Amino acid sequence: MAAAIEINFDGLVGPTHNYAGLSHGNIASMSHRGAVANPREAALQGLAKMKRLADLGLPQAVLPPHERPSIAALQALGFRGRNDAAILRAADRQAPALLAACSSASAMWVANAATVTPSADSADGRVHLTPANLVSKFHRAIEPPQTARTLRAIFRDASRFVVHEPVPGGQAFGDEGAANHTRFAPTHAQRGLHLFTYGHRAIDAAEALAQPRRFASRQALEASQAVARGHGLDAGVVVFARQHPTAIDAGVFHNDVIAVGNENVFLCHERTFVNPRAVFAELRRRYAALHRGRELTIIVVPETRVPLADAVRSYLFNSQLVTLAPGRMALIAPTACAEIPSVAAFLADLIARGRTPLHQVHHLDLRQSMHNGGGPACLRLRVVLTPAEQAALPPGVFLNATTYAVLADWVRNHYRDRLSPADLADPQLLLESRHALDELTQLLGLGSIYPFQTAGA
Ligand code: SUG
Repeated sequence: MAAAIEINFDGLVGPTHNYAGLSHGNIASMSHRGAVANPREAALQGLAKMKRLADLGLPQAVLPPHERPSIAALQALGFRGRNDAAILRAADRQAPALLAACSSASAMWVANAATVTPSADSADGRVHLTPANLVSKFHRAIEPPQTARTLRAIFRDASRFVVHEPVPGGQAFGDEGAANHTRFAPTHAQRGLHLFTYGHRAIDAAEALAQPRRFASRQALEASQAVARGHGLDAGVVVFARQHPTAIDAGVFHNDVIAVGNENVFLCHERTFVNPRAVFAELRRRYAALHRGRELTIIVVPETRVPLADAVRSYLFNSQLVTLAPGRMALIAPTACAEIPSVAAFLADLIARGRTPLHQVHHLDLRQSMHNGGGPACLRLRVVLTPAEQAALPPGVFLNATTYAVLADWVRNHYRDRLSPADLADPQLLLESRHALDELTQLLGLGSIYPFQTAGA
């Protein structure tokens, strides 16, 4: 029987993509506040990335955007009106910042949608998905209910998939999903070693932790532990490691801004963890124990080669590290990695030396998403599936040359090429978005997944 493979599910950028500066601690989002966005270009750039990976022979699928502006969230915040347009007007008049938060297209960064455990690793032999609670930012905290509905519509066969409830517990129990999780294995099909990174402890603060001074940590150790427990991961295959507060203060709001792993390779900056030596030793030891002495290749990028500020500006570590053939990997990097001298030189050197499985770098223009702090890796959720599990998904979610062309046309038909935060109160934008999403659920074969589709049903 064919082996399990990794499928990248990319988030389709939604029609309300804009720059409202909602993410304190995310330097790109903070510095582009108020800029005019181009949702059409953003969505086409995202689709072009998916197409590029598919053309490299990598299986690719899509996750749909969320309904925005979220009228349900505005109503929950107390805004009232005779109809949806009146609710938008009320929010715009009384609290435009809340309207912006309820309009964000942030669900596109699906590395934050959920944490995923393949069936090879879970106690019950099913694939486990836990939607991230995203409680640290209001505009993201409203995502989990739709994420759960979407995942349940796609991973609908309960004999093969479990879509859990998000981790409960409020602010202290922040969980940001796969952005703080890395799985290692000689091949995707084999049993994995799981690295969960966190910035703070929610309850057990006995060990005094030096906290970041400038920006808050988003991920709690207890939330990561709850996900690992709920997914039935054996304690021997899980490592919890603490993010360096200096990194968080430098703009590393998710660990995938400073580290990326794939199969037997881990590429990270030297300032990733509080106690890097202990973390690397633990990862090597457990990996060898799990895979009969096999070695994990850890590439640590020193501050002297790539300063932390350049790592954050370039999003080097938010590249996707993908396997093209056994032992041959490519880095799918943002174009900024070719433009920032320290990063360009580091990558050229790494490839030229040829001592690691990393053989190629592909630079992609994802500027629209990058200006909100979302690089190539933020835009995708990795899901390892066996052939039988793949066959249980709605076929419309997979991307090939035909579906790419259909989705690109869909974007061209429905998306605006200019959007500023001031446009979010336009009732026409809500109607356009709903119309687009209604058509999209038909294209993807998902049935009705949005509140506007099921209201009154
Ligand atoms: O949560 N940006 C997102 C970026 C998420 C990136 N994801 C990963 N690193 N995996 C965030 O900070 C900005 C939205 C705005 O400002 O309009 C935003 O939400």
